[in-house]
Amino acid sequence: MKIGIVCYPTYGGSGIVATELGMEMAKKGHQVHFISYSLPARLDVTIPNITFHQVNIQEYDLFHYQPYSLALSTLMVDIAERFGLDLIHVHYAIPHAYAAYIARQILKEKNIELPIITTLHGTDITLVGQHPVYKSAVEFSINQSDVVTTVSESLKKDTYRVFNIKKDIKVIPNFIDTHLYQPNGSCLRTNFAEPDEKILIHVSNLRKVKRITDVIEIFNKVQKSVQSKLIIVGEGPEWENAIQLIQKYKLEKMVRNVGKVKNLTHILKVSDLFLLPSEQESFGLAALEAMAAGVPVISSNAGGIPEVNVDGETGYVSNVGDIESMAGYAISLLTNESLLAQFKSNARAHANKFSLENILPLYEQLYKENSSS
Ligand code: GMT
Repeated sequence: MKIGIVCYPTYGGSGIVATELGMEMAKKGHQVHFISYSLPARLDVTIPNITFHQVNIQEYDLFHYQPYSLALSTLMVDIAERFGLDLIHVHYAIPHAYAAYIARQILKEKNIELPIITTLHGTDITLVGQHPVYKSAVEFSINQSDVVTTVSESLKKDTYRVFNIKKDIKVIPNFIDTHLYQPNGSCLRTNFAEPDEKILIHVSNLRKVKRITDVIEIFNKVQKSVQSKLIIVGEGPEWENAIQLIQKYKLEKMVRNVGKVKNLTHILKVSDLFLLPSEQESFGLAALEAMAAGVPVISSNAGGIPEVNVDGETGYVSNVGDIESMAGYAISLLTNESLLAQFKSNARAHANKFSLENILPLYEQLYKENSSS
């Protein structure tokens, strides 16, 4: 098949899922055309069958805001015509589903069919999409998509609750290549902690919704009972607030922000506990990646997180903002070696349910059922 994939190029979860999906489809022999405003962070263009097309925006003084959706629709039309796309799969509704709808209408005029699959990822529904300035256009474009998927049952429920959706929504959970997370003997542990210290980790884009200050508050309580270090992976606007707390609690020598890293799997493999106290999370791909590396998760119960992190089995789940409870769970797990070992093994086993091998065929089947040829 000839598949178009539209996504954000950033480190955010939706771009990562879209990129991994497209690369796997390409490895299976499908022709995959990525469309984005810059090269997606994890896209390996050396894989055969992959082509990247950049949306070029023409700067024009009249426009205070350049019309990105228009340029995106135009490029979709161009790629669909030139390469004979069988379908287009857009990740994150805004503005991708809307731009795809316009592209499909333009192509209809030329007697070309372009089925649209829209995958909703989270904040396009729970945060941005329901804002009155976007809501009717987002609702319209979801209803106009030929197929709509969400990454969790929780996000499906939220979508029906927030919008007037007339279509069936299919849940296809996020996935990971579990092979990348297997222990491989290489040990970076000494780069991050002393042998008798535990390593806690948080990975995100450090936006408000991730509650980074909760991460620091939890760690501050944990380090009083457990010799430990905290690694923060990622960059984002909340880091400034986190620094203030780190200074207030004098944790400078115990907390390390490594920024955006290429070899996240290596760091996850040496970690003991993952913290994800998010306000909102449709799925929690970062938690799944940690679990695949055998790292239990202490999380909030927001959105789809409980579908990934099984309370009392792969980690613990507390109410959003309940720092006491999350710190208590972390301490009880980190101070009980046999329980910690059991949870590490449970985390790895549960992550296998979301393996490429299990989830990819669901997307491939969807593509076959909705291909124009
Ligand atoms: O905030 C993020 O984590 C980025 C955001 C995105 O759309 O890129 O992530 C969303 O999609 C991910 C992949 O499906 C999910 O794992 C995240 O839970 C979801 N984030 C939120 O719902 C806040």
